[in-house]
Amino acid sequence: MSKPVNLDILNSGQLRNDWSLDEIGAIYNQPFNDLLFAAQTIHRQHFNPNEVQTSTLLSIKTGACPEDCAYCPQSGHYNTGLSKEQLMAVEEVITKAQQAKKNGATRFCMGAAWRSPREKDLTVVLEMVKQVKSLGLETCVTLGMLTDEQADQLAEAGLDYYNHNLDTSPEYYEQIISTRTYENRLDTLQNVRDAGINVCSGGIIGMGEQTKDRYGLIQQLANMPEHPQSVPINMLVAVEGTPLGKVEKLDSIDFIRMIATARIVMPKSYVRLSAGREDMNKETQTLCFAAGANSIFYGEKLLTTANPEAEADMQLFKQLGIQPEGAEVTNDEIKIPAPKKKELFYDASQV
Ligand code: SAM
Ligand code: DTB
Ligand code: SF4
Repeated sequence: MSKPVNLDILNSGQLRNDWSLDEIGAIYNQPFNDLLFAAQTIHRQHFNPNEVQTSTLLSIKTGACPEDCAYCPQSGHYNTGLSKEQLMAVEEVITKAQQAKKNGATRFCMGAAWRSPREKDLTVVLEMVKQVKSLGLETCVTLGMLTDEQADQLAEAGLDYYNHNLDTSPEYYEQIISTRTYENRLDTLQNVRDAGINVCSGGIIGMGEQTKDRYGLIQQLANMPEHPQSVPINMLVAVEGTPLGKVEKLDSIDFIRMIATARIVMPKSYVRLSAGREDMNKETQTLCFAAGANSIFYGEKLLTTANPEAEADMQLFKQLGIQPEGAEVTNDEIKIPAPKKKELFYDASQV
């Protein structure tokens, strides 16, 4: 029989790496207002509650991927009508990065539809990383599986973050991907961590998984030797032609519960409200921020699918009194955020 859980302790924001599924389930399922209060309280202990980090994505190599991820429009196994594109030239990527910076993004994430990078392709990506970094942007890449040598090369080029998602629970994973294992993914993340690169790892919900698979995903992330510095929570973008193209739409309350649970069990990680915002109204997104999401993909495109227009996001930020973290002034609408001062944040333990 499983041990009884004490919600006050679970909601206390302890940094732990030994979460049980029962504990995560208890956090996720508690009354919504209690969940939101706990998540917001923990959020304020580590972050400015009115700042959100903004990352812009660019697909640097699109489509014809040999992997069979059931959610992905870029898999060569499915016909989604996507036009394939070879690896972009470095200059073209830099132009896009400059635009992203001008629009107020602080991180530039480059994604490639590869199982793993070939040596000659990695050489080009290393150059992209160096040049994007020299613009004063943080860098992130997602290139598939990496060996330890490849992770070291990326670290040497100055890469700040590597994105590699676990996607779902170990149990549900086999329903989603057959061409690479969960273990493969954990190995890549280990190589990234060992190279000293920040880990960006999360998953997708709304793929027809059961609630216990969501707990399983959170458990895998939170019980890593170190919590990922960045945790993207994606809502499935159902793309016609993929096996998940007609899956039932996720209820927004479930998505918000997932964000809040990630915040509570990984108190110091950036939790990113990721793919799927095109299908969310502003109230849902607002509740995600209240639940501790403090990062978004910013810019009108994700990799191949649509994301809200930058202007709409800035408008929402303005309405909510949110500042883009560390953004430079590019027009009158974006103000320089105040310097970080931990003591200014609301600390529930002092009240
Ligand atoms: N090929 C690399 C890999 O899989 O590691 C990098 C790119 S891949 C598109 C990055 C992540 O995007 C996936 O792991 C998945 O979590 C997310 N993703 C892909 N398609 C998605 C979709 N339709 N809806 C939501 N998230 C998606
Ligand atoms: C992540 O967790 N989500 C991003 C990023 N990491 C690379 C990708 C979302 C892709 C959504 C489908 C598309 O645009 O192709
Ligand atoms: Fe390929 Fe990545 Fe898409 Fe999987 S998620 S099919 S590995 S691009």
